[in-house]
Amino acid sequence: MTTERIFNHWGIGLAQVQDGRITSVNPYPDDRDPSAINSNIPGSLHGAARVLNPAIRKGWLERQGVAPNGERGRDEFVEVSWDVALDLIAGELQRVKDSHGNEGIYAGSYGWSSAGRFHHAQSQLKRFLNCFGGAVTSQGNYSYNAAMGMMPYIVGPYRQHIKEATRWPVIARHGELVVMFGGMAARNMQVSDGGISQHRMKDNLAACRENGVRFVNISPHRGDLSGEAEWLAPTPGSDVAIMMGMAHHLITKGLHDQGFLDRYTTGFAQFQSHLMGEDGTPPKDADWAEARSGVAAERLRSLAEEMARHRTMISVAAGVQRTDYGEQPLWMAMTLAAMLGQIGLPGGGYVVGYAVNGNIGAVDRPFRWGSFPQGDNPVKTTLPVAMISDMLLNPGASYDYHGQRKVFPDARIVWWAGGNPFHHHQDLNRLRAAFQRPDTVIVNEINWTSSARHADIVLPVAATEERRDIGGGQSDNALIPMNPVTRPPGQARVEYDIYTDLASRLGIAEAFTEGRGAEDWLKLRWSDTFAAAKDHGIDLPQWQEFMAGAPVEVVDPAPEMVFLKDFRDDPVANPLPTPSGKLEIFSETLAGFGLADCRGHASYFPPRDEVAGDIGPLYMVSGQPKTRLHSQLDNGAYSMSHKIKGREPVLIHPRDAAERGIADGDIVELHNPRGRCLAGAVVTEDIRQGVVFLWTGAWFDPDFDHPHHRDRHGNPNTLTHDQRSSSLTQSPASHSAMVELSRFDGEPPAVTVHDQPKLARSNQAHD
Ligand SMILES: Nc1nc2c(c(=O)[nH]1)N[C@H]1C(S)=C(S)[C@@H](COP(=O)(O)OP(=O)(O)OC[C@H]3O[C@@H](n4cnc5c(=O)[nH]c(N)nc54)[C@H](O)[C@@H]3O)O[C@H]1N2
Ligand SMILES: Nc1nc2c(c(=O)[nH]1)N[C@H]1C(S)=C(S)[C@@H](COP(=O)(O)OP(=O)(O)OC[C@H]3O[C@@H](n4cnc5c(=O)[nH]c(N)nc54)[C@H](O)[C@@H]3O)O[C@H]1N2
Ligand SMILES: [Mo]
Repeated sequence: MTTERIFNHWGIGLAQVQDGRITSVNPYPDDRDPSAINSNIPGSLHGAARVLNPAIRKGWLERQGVAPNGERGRDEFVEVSWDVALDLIAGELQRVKDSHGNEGIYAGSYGWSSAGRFHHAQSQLKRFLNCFGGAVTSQGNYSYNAAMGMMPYIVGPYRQHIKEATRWPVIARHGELVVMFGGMAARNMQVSDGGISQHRMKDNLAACRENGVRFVNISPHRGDLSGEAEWLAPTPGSDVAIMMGMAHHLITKGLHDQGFLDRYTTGFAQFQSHLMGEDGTPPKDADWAEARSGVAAERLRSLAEEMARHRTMISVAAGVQRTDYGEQPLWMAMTLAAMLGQIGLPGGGYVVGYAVNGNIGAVDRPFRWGSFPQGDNPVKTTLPVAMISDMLLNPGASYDYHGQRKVFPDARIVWWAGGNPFHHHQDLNRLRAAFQRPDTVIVNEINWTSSARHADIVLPVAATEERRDIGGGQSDNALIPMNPVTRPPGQARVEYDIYTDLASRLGIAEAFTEGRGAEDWLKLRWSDTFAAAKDHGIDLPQWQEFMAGAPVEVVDPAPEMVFLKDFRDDPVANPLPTPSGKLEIFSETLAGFGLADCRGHASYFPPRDEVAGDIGPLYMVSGQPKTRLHSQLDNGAYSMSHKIKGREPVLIHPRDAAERGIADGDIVELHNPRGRCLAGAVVTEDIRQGVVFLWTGAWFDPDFDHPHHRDRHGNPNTLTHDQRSSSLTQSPASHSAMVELSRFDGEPPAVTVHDQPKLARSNQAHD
């Protein structure tokens, strides 16, 4: 038995390794608040769902590369050798390139993949395809796409905002009140993209409370903020109404900061006329807000006064913008914060996206770590990431995007590496229909996820613990040597080697490898990182020493960061990168687009399912799971320990449960016109009445014997709609869905997706 350090998106762990297998993962002693997600690893890495051999869908093999025969997601697979699989892929890539051009290849391939600077699945795939003439890629993400699209019009680039978020120790020292829309879930701060070396947020929040900072959690789920806090529980999608109700009260009481509005913003007058109902719409007072949100008008008025009288930080969770019209709460939060006049002061103003990872407002990296160069993509067509089904179902059709008309490409090949669309995308039944359209779907996977099952060609790949890499989170201040602790099972391989072999078949090996093996690339990336560190006055160890040593912590560049401080200090010398150089409470640009779903100032639009009237009556939110990262490690022990009879838990209020004869621990069926799934009921007062909460990420497990192909496992995206936040940013809106729920009696069908699919061995003697 040996103890080996491992590193993942959720942190460092100490793996116990025996006979080449990880038997357990213990907390890393230097991490103040280590994540239990690591304890999933033994069961998942060595679990029954590993993809062990290259596999080809039977119906596709019989037709080879033309329109699919059989049904993707339902067919059985034939296991083949690497030579057979790679010959088939090379032939298919060449055929599509010759007949459709590289625009016929979609490699948007959204997803989190794994930690590690070199073996990053999307970078590997993109470099390979760029050497082959390129492919259509995706734009944006599922996390905070509405913010990335919206903020440049009204404040400035959103990714920059994340780096510039006011630091929590600053709030602890200067803040008095933190008002959080969507809370700041401790469960979400376990994770950071590319890895987190130290979990600091528990200490940061404790320091705030010790200093008397007060928290208000405005969220349908009490658990979105741990520790002492006031909980106001609105219906989902009503945040703009709540903020407007408070803004109206500030004006009525003369508590808004006109001096700040005059100096730092543009267009307040137009907004004010809308707010007060002087433009022919109703006045947006606190009573109007109560009718839309269910939060008592009296409390909205008193809270607005407290916010005006205390140093107040307004925080908007990313989940709040992953909704119908999700751009609007962002605009309204900025507007409300501008009215309070505290933007740019320590502990005041607003921040969007605290808790999107465990490092925001906690730490940052001083420079970019070295990464695997992707090269240039000759194909310029991109797809807004959440339009995958729209594109596959409507090639050649047009759509709106940032005030322009764009056209969907005709994707004949879809290639996914490092993401799980059959967990992450909305309306999975529609996605299933969309995935029947291309000629060929290729998925590189560790496990037989539902996405792998919807492919034609599945390539088995190595996981983080099975390869050598340099660890460095996107916003973390440590570099972590990542040595393999076990070997890939079956025929699984690292992706770099797969693409190298494929590149040889296509005559692009030299371009792809530049004559280097994986180890050569790692050394090269370390020398880039080493040199960049030197430029910042930081001495890193040499390569061998680094890989043999402990994590290396480097300096945090901005521990005293206050969001928009420079702009506040001198708005003339430091204008914002908006057309006016100021905060745009009214935007001429956006008004000029003439969109019905995003106007010239922040506006309230009720959620679409609420307006439809015949969907529901329960709101469903589907936040990130505590026990895993999205769908990753769903079959591990920690994730499984929270399931109910093998189903994903759904939180339901006692009165909603009683009305439906549901008891804690019952199996329930969630349904709406879009789909159905089973789940396990958790009856709790921590959820607002009228709302249910189903965790995201249970592997989709459609039951083809059921007339509605009901998901046996509990993936919320069987129920979400596939409409975008708005035609401005075309962002996902997964938190805006309504459902009905009923008790499921009898023996529920077994969940099958954690096992192998139906596999046959090739009898075609290819191998
Ligand atoms: N209803 C609902 N849906 C949501 C959300 C929500 O709030 N509600 N949240 C959305 C958000 S914010 C996000 S970011 C997405 C997340 O969606 P994804 O990022 O797609 O989710 P993951 O489960 O992280 O999927 C990563 C997949 O990559 C595989 N993988 C890991 N490492 C490697 C590797 O090295 N190579 C290869 N080839 N594969 C690898 C894993 O096995 C896993 O299947 O989900 C979105 N979907
Ligand atoms: N353990 C773990 N941590 C993670 C992840 C994971 O999968 N597992 N995923 C990571 C990723 S990719 C991301 S993007 C971040 C996501 O970070 P967030 O976006 O902050 O997380 P969510 O869980 O989607 O949403 C937060 C909360 O918003 C509330 N909410 C939903 N709709 C509304 C609404 O209309 N109004 C209000 N006021 N509240 C609402 C829900 O109750 C939900 O719990 O988390 C990251 N952290
Ligand atoms: Mo995300």
